[in-house]
Amino acid sequence: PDALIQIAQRGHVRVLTLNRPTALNSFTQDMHAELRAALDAAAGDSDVRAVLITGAGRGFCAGQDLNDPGMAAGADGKPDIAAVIEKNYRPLAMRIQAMPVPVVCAVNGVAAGAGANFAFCCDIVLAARSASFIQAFSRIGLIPDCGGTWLLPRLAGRARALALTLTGDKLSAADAERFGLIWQVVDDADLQAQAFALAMRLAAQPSKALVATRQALDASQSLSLADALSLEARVQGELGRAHDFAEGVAAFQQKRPAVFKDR
Ligand code: T3D
Repeated sequence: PDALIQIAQRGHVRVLTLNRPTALNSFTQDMHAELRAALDAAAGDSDVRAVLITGAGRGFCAGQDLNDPGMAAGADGKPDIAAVIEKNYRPLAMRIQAMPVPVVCAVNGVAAGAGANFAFCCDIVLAARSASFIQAFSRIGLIPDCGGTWLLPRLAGRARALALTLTGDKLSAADAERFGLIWQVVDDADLQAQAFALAMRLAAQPSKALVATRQALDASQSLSLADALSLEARVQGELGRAHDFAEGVAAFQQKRPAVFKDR
């Protein structure tokens, strides 16, 4: 059978393509397992300095596959969605937040339910102009998951987060950009090239500092200014002793491109 996650290495970029196009790349148990394995492998490979995630076909990801027989039933025979979340969606969101390299997402088509929030978990999200985002959960009697309750108000603010999730309305890529949910909308024909070029640029940058930046920004959400300043001092102190800082400063002084290697 075809891989549910296509894996390619281009330069220092690991490209992961969700590959169940006939079901709009919705998540089955098996696709979750392959995606976790692919992210773990990328995290553990020093040749990987950025990850690019995209989808095959006309959709990006339609969230949980609502026909997946792997969807667990509890002892009473009713769906045990808590188990699905603990087994699949929590590890996915946590894995992306803990990736040792930047994660770029190229949203090539519709991103619905957990598929949308999975995209929002990534560090920099580009979307094709024809792509769209749907918080489909309320349509089927659920709340946002895959980190949506945490991400949406932080990215877009409470008013927009609530309106999007309560209505389940489709949001265009342009509106997603306007709301601050994603970084940039690009023309459909340019999406893959632009996303890859961005991933290549990030791959040439000091991975350790980029990842520490993500971690510090996320941590700041629950810190006072004083504590955020302490965190900045501590992390900056660590980075200041690392190879990449010495290299970055030397390259600046010698007016040459830096060659970063910490990860
Ligand atoms: O265990 C748990 O449930 C917990 C986890 C919850 C997390 C969640 O993600 S809950 C939200 C689940 N997702 C949805 O509710 C979205 C369902 N899909 C849609 O509403 C629509 O497909 C879209 C709006 C995303 C796209 O619409 P459209 O008209 O462009 O495409 P389509 O015709 O609806 O879909 C194309 C095919 O993909 C179709 O199959 P077919 O008829 O050609 O054989 C459709 O059934 C299939 N598909 C789309 N989404 C899913 C799906 N199959 C299974 N599960 C899906 N989520």
